[in-house]
Amino acid sequence: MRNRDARIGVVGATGAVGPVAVELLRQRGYTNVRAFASARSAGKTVAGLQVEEATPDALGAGDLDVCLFSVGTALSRELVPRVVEGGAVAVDKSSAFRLTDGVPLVVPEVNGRRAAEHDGIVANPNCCTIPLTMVLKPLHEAAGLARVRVSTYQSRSGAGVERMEELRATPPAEAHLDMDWDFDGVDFDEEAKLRAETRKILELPDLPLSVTCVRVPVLIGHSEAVWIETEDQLSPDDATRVLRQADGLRVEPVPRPRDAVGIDDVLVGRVREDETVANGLVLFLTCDNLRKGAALNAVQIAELVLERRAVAA
Ligand code: 2RA
Repeated sequence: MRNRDARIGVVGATGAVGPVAVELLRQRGYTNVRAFASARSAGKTVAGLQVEEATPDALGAGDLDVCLFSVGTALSRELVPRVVEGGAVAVDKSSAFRLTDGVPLVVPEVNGRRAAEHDGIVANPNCCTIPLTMVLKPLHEAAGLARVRVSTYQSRSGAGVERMEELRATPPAEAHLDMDWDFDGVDFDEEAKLRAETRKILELPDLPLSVTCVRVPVLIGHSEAVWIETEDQLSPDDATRVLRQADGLRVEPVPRPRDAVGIDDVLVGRVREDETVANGLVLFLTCDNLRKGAALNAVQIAELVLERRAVAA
C-alpha cells in the first residue's frame, strides 16, 4: 500500500525531468512533496510547488524519507551523500553512482528486488538502458541472450530543456542528427554507459553488446533498434508473446516516439527474424524518456523503498 504521507524531495525540479516527477507524485496521491533546485531557480513555482534552494544543509536536515535527484553528476556527488546522512534514501538519476559496487541500479520491472533490499543510494539508470533492459530481460529468460547490438535515436529532451528550446526554434529543414556526448576517441560516454549498465542490471557481465548512440531532432521519446542473438531458438511470434506478457511493455506493430509521449509503457514491436545470423531477432522500441526513462522509474523505485520501510516499521 502506498504511504501517501511520505516526505519526498525532488531535486532538479526545474529541469526537463523534475516537473514530470512532481506531476507523477501528485497523480499518485502524494501530498508531502518538496521541490528543490539551484539558487537561481529558488522561489519559482513548479506544478504548484514553491522551489526551495538545494543546499547541503536543507537536504541533510533529516526531514525527508526519499529524495529523487535529476541533476548533473558533480552536483549529485556533492548532495546525494548529504541526503543519505540525513536518513533519507536517495534515488539518483546521474551517472555518479550507477556502477559503484553496493549501489543497486534499478529498473523495477527487471530487478526491483534490489531496491527493496537497500537503504542509502539507489541509482536510476540511463534513459536508454531502462527500456532496453525491460525488453531484454524476458527474452533472456525465454531463450538466453548470446549477443546484442543496439542503435539509438535519442530525443533532444535527453540533453535538457535548453536543447529542447533550441530545436523548437530550428526550422524543420535545418534540424540535424547529432552525437553530443563526451567522446574518448572510440566511444561516446553514452554508449559506454548503456553497455555497462545493461550488463549490471541483467547480471550478465560478459554479454557481448555493441552500441551506437545518435541524437535525433525529436523533442521527446527515445527509440532503439535492437538486434538480438539468443542461445536457443525463439521465433518472432514466440518472442512477441513473451514481450506481451512482460510488465511495462506494450507491443505495437510500429512503435513511434510520438505515441509513447505521456504514457507509462515502453512500446516495442517490429519483431522479426534477423536472417543474417543463427537465432537472430530484430526489434524496435520507444519510450517517453522523461517518464519511464527517468521520472517514472525514479518514482517506482521510491515506492519500492517506501513499501519496504513501511513493512519494517
Ligand atoms: C541523453 N542519456 O539522452 C541522456 C539523458 N540525460 O543524452
